[in-house]
Amino acid sequence: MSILSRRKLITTGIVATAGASGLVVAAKLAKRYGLIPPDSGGIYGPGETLTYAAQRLLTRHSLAREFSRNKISAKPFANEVAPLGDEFKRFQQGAFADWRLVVDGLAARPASFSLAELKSFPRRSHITMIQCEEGWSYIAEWTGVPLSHVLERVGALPQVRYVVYRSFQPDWWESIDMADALHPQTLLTYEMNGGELPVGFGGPLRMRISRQLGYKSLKYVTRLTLTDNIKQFGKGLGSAEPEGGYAWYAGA
Ligand SMILES: Nc1nc2c(c(=O)[nH]1)N[C@H]1C(S)=C(S)[C@@H](COP(=O)(O)O)O[C@H]1N2
Ligand SMILES: [Mo]
Repeated sequence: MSILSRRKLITTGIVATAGASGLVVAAKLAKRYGLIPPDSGGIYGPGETLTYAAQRLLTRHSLAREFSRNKISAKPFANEVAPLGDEFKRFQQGAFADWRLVVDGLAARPASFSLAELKSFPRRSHITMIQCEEGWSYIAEWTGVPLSHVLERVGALPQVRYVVYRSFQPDWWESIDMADALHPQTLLTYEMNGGELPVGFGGPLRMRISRQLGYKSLKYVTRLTLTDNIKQFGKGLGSAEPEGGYAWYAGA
């Protein structure tokens, strides 16, 4: 089935499921503005598209709630990660001086940045909640360079539709659309609660996506790839999560 006819099926699927005229409009807009999530053919089918399209149309510019300093969790819980291995330990022993963030794909000036360089770029902080799909959450202050700044530096080309980001842990990779990539709260973080970002929480470098579930906030980020074709990554579902049955768009 061609992508176009499948998209048609998906958008008509929304209409059939929903029935209401407002949603007919939403489906048409979803199609016109390409608001079809990469995992739309997956087990969630039309439901995923509806959630993503509706959220995008309603909340494209909204900010995740920011909390006051006295709401910061006293004992944030670091989700356990798979063992990081000797190569990571060597980075750690060298205080991550050799850690690089590679930025490639559709950029006029592909580049790689050290942590020192990233720290020399404009910084922003926010105190927000991170929520795991398994039910727990905590509030912390996150500090880093806005992803939008990095995209500007490398000269992201106008046809970029997704930013794919990868972790030192090869099983963990994610992507976001441009609404989230350019969002002012989307940060490549290197500090948490005013101190260095601990390894357990994703240090030395963690992507922080404030409006989606915790799994979009990838730890140990090593590479960003700017693309107009998300289907060429992994199984073509936009990230590792949908391969295990979780949504690519994880609006919290
Ligand atoms: N590289 C990597 N990133 C990751 C994970 C992981 O295991 N490895 N876990 C994800 C999940 S499922 C969640 S909920 C959050 C947990 O963040 P926390 O440890 O700060 O609570 O990190 C996400 N990022
Ligand atoms: Mo999670």
